[in-house]
Amino acid sequence: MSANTSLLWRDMTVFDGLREHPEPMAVLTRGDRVERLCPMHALTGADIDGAREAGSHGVVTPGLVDCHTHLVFGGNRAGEFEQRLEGASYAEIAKAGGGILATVRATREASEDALLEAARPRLQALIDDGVTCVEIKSGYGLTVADELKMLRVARRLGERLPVRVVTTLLGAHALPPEYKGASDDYIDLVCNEMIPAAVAEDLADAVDVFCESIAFSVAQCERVFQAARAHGLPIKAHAEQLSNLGGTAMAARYGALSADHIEYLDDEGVAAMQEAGSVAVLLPGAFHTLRETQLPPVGALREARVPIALATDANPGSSPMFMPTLMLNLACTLFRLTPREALAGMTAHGARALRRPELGRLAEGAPADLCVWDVERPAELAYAVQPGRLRQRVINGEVTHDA
Ligand code: DI6
Ligand code: FE
Repeated sequence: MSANTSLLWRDMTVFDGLREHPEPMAVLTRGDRVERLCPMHALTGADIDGAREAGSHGVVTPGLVDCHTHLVFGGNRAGEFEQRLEGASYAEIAKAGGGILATVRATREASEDALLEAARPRLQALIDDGVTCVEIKSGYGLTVADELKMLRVARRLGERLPVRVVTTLLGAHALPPEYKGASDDYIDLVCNEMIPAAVAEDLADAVDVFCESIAFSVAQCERVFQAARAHGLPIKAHAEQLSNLGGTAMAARYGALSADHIEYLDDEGVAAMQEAGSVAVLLPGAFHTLRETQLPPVGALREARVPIALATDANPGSSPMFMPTLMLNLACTLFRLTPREALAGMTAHGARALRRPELGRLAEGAPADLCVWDVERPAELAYAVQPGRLRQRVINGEVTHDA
């Protein structure tokens, strides 16, 4: 693509990341930017000079942003899925050394190349469903070397496939077996070795924790955030997923980009998020998979105007789901989001949860990351679970998918 390649779509229905535009729109990209986004009648001859006709009719959205995934891992946990069907709970399996720790064993055994090859088709599935920006967490290595190995794989995926990858160090995901009974020592390792090592190789864009009775306490997570802050890294948290420990409110005090899961969040937690400007990341795939019944406090979040993002949480245990448009549907069906809220959650608000506010929006001057869908209305993307509707996917002004 030359720096001045210009693409023009006519008579499009535009969802810009926050709302649907009421009239038929023209979308024009030049180079890696959106140059014009205007009602059809406002398009001038000068605007389209030299532009290539890229299509007409259908829906345009920003490229989807999947702001919470665990895409890099070894093995799979289908056996645990069967155990849960026989009545074992997620927490029971974790306490017995399965769950996250089963994936840790498989991930430690795998080479960097093997992890890359295993993750590639999963990431391709997200791309084929419209994702142009994805966050990938570590958290299945739990040694300095294995966490860095996961982050390197994440960075390499972003170099090999046409997608923007944002990485997150999740060293405090589970207590590795060699630290049994010494969880504070493990937190020392995360703070004093893992975070500095990730920073030294520029492998982490943020730091995450799992604040839960089966993982780490609020005080331990706070120490991780202090270390992250000392190294200039933004923070986020898996919090209030299985119980209410107050991890979200503490994370908000550290200016968390987001608090994720949050089914058990209370009013105090919502108020803390509002004050901190944190994004609420809802993960309906995990809710569905774990057959959770406690609903996240959507009404209170709306009332407090806390931005709500949606993500796949793609992982081998609690959300083996690699289809972002399915999350749009689940968020509406299970959490009663509107289709507009669901789409904003996977575009503008997802980008904000990654501190990439220039993404997830269609606006003049924004990066030309967009999807063209073979549907008539944006709401259809949430209404029907139907692969194959992505007509074109553009990243950085380049068409990478053209059905
Ligand atoms: N919560 C989750 O949903 C993922 N991690 C976490 O802290 C699940 C990870 C897994 O089960 O492998
Ligand atoms: Fe997660």
